[in-house]
Amino acid sequence: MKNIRSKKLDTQVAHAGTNPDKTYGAVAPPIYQTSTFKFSSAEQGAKRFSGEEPGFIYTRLGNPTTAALQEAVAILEKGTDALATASGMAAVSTIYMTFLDAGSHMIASEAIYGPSRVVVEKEFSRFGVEFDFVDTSDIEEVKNAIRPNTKLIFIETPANPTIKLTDIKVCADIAHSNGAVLAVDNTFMSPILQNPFDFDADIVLHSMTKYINGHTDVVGGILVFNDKNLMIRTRKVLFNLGGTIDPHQAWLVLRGLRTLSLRVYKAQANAQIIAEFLETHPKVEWVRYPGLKSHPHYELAKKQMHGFGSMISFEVKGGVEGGRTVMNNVELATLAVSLGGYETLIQHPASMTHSAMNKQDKIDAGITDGLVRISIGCEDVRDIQDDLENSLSKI
Ligand code: LCS
Repeated sequence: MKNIRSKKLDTQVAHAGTNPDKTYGAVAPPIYQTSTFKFSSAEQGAKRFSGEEPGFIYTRLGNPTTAALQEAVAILEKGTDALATASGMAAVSTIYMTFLDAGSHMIASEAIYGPSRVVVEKEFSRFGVEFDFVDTSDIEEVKNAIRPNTKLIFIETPANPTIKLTDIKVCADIAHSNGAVLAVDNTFMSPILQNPFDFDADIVLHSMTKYINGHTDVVGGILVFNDKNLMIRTRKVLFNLGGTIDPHQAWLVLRGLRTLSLRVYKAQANAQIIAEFLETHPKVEWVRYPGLKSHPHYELAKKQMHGFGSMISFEVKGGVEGGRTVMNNVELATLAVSLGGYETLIQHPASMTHSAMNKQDKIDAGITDGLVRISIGCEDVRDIQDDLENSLSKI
């Protein structure tokens, strides 16, 4: 479609990345399931490698199906380019590998997806990378953590699993006035509900395993840029380290993406109802959902998000035991990690997604033993509510 960037969001979700004129009229982009591409001559092969001539070479370095997905997500995120990766963690580690050198320093949110933190503490530290995990929702903590060698600020907002928010624009300004780049993990919002480039972020990343694919059947990730030089720098690292996506995987994600806005709007409407239900429930200690006025960052949510999403954290009375009772008694909600699918999933971060973090760090980050995380799906909200009511009554 011509001028897709000027169209409204739902139109972009439906059409971005398709180009039937280039695919024998196929309306859905075909799966180019090939590892390599024929050159018409030795000269052409050399030109493709030197970059003199555009075109595909080898699937680790690019593939038409992958390119269609990258174009679609870049458009939705209001970026210029995107690089799809084999998983969300491949996207995260590619950013670390690109922007951190021995002796350089990174600042990140203390509550982020467990492995995004642990890979720095356990692996990148082996190569001399320095780091500080701070409460990035408190801007003073970010400012105080800055050092002359800070090269990367990495935030998740809302954060997994505390649902704390960080001011993207303020972090971008701090990063830029210190010569660092700001990367934002936008997985919890999807491109529908938050666009960090509007607030001067340099890199936006997603675990596409979550909302973008949305069908709980594919693992994938993506890095989005609005600066060619940053993209080219990152692309070199990604291609050589090899964390690129497979074309079949890319095609499935592109198929899932066509209903992204429908799913996101439905799940967030459900989540608002469930968050309000939990907040007044006598067995619930507290609820964190950006759409509740009780959320400490409710005003920031309204400023930088287009909606409140469908991730809720809550603590039930009775701490760990209470939480366990809820998780062992749900029937509709599935006890499983991951999030952002069409279905409701419930899990216990302290012993599951964030179990590799050390105990004190979990306490400091607010990942309490009683915290239960729920990813609200697209089911009828009355059934989700009945399920939670029933499991809470077992406490
Ligand atoms: N970033 C965020 C915010 C995530 O939640 C996850 C995975 C990743 C990155 C990594 O993506 P992956 O490699 O799994 O595609 N989060 C998970 C979670 O909370 N439960 O299971 C996986």
